[in-house]
Amino acid sequence: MILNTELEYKGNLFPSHIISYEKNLDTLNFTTENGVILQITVQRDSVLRFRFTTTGIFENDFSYAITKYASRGYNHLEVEEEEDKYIIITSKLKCQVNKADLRTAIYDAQTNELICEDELGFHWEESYEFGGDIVKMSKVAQEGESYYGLGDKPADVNLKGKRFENWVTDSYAYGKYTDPIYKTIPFYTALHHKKAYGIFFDNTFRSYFDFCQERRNISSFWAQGGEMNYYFIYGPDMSEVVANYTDLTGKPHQLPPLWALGYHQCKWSYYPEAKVKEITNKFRELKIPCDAIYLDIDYMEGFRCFTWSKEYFPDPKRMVKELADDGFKTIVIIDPGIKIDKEYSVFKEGLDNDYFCKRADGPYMKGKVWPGECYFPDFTNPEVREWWSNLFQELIEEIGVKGVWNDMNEPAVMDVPGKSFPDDVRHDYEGNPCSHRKAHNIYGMQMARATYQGLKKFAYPKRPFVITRAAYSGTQRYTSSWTGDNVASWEHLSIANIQAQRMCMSGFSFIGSDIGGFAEQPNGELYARWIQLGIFHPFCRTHSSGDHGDQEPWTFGKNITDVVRKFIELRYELLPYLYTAFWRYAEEGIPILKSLVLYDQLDTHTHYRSDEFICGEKILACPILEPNAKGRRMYFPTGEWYNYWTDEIVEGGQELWVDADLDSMPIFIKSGALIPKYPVQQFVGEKEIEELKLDVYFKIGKETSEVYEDAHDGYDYIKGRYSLRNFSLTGKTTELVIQQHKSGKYTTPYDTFKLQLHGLPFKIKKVIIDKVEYSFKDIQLNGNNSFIINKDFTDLHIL
Ligand code: MIG
Repeated sequence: MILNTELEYKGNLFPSHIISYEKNLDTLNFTTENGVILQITVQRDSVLRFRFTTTGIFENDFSYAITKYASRGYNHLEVEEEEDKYIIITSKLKCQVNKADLRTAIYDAQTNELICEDELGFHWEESYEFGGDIVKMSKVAQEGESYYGLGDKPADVNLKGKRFENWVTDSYAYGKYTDPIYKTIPFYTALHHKKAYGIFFDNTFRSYFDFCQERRNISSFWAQGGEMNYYFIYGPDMSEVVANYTDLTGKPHQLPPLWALGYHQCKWSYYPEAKVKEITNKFRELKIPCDAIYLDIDYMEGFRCFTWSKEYFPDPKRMVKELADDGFKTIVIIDPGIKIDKEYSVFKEGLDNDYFCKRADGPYMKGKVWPGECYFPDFTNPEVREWWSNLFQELIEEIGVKGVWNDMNEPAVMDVPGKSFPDDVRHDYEGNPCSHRKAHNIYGMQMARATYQGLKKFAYPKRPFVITRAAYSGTQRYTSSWTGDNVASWEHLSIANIQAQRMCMSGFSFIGSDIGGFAEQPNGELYARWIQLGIFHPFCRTHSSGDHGDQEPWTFGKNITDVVRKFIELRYELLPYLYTAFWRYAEEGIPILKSLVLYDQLDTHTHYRSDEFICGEKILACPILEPNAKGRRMYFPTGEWYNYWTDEIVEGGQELWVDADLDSMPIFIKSGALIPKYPVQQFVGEKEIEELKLDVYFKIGKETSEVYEDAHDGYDYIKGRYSLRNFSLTGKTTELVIQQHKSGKYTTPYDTFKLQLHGLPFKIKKVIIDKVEYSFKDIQLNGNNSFIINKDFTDLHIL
């Protein structure tokens, strides 16, 4: 689009020189002689919003992405005028606006280092076909600059040298570099000279990003309509950039119920009821933990949403209850296409109330999906969302379904060019009527939002659980997501790893892949390796299309079943750790998975690493991505790491071989960490937690850890009924000190911790708990490395 040829430049128009400037509190308007206005809003000291109009008038300011809870306010704002430029100064940034051409450059306010600078800057092309502009921006790539983010792109973690398109697309069996696929998250983080900034281009039209592909020293982004409207987010830490982006576009509105972090089993499709029971019984029989079972489209009557097949599921309420009694939460799929059928109440209501999308000249948007010819609710209309949310009453309140799975919401349409709606379809867009060109990328998001509203209402006082395939920035407020129709191949295992990391870096942490691959069938080895990766993903579900054979943990023989069980058990042990990571994400916008670059951006070795990642704050994991492997080489970020299986200590800052036969995988714990563990349960809540295990990894020096708990469901935690334990560990050659600070009003069901000490370099002689001295006979010391201690201690010395 932005091409470096004379010919292509012809259509481009540019702002001319500034003729007026006005400031209104946090908003500055710069108007050029040819009628362009640049509006800069200071959201925060480190977040600036840039909007441009070429007509002298801004459109109604509305965004589906930005949350009303976004933080606003700054410590400092002053504007200086020089002969050739204006300079906007906050406590973090200096933004220069050239008087001659409206180009901007942003500097670190403290160090004056250049962070981000326009090349051509804002320019545009008029769109004769649709009216309005094709809006464009180009920036100078700084020396050594790298780029990360952009949602679900199945490319390497570092995006440098690549160009991408954003147009939410149903992408069955996509491959490495297929673009675009299911999600549009037009946000990236850039890193150069140890400093990171982010750009969020909040434009829902089809958009593009070019990271030094077209020209090696230029990054650019553009969209086929709408406004040049982007947020500049300064770090300098990458995790700050991501946290600030997540603050803008929203954190999950509540924590998931803990069971949603358990293991989920899915297939297209488990039916009839007897088959579902056979699967769930087998989990219990083989003692493989599992919390959720999914019903794909075949549970419905002729694929009509909100109906049940009388033949396959004659008594859903009874079945769902029986499953629940056995610890299984039932999750059902709901697609957007509503079957054209005058006898079908959902269709009738939609028609009577005028809730379906229409074409430009008035006819309904008719398209073929699973039920045959369908109409599609306009989820961009708040009244339609309200109606949709109420359709869930029976499913949730009456029948007892615990979660809803939104699929095909790109929206996908069969057998048509573009696999979706044509451009002319009309949408309400919250009272800003527009065509599908503008609404396409947010359609699935608004469907998931409407579904979420329903679940929230009818699952109350329990927490809702929703999963969506399509998404735009901000969708993380309402729902979890999966990476769509992947393939059972080793390459796809690596793609799943990268996509999960990338989604986390794009503000959307509640993500996982179809474990084992959706299309085709994995062999046992691939399935086992995928489970090993999957247990570290925030969302952990096996799913497959089913037309190539079975894909349950026991499908591949006893050896594989044992490996799969071992790792799912590990996930259940780690539930308090994962829940704490989720809480940090929901609270502070800190991604649950951290690519190594996000973990340590100062170490340039991390900038192109894709395989290794940090889960939560303390666990370094690296999947085995090849067949027949006995281990692999991996990079250890700086610091000291304990091999999870052997307690052997590895010094970071180097690449090393790690043994990992099929029943193992490279897992390392940061030294100084306290890792909380629950006992293995077959499902969340099976057992009352009678003791919290704390694995303590000795370190010379200091380290802090935290453990967040609450009732694991419900909303009491919002009223303060949670338990947050902050631990600080200080290790010396002959002493280990652990201090605990506890906050929150929730009383955990257990009274004691079982401390398991790893790597303690001395023999324990005595223990001092809150100033009282115990010889090791007094405490229940087990060998040299494990003992029980009251959960309320504040100060522990081990000597
Ligand atoms: O056209 O509902 O990505 O997870 O099993 C296929 C059937 C529709 C696509 C989803 C997949 C789901 C399948 N769906």
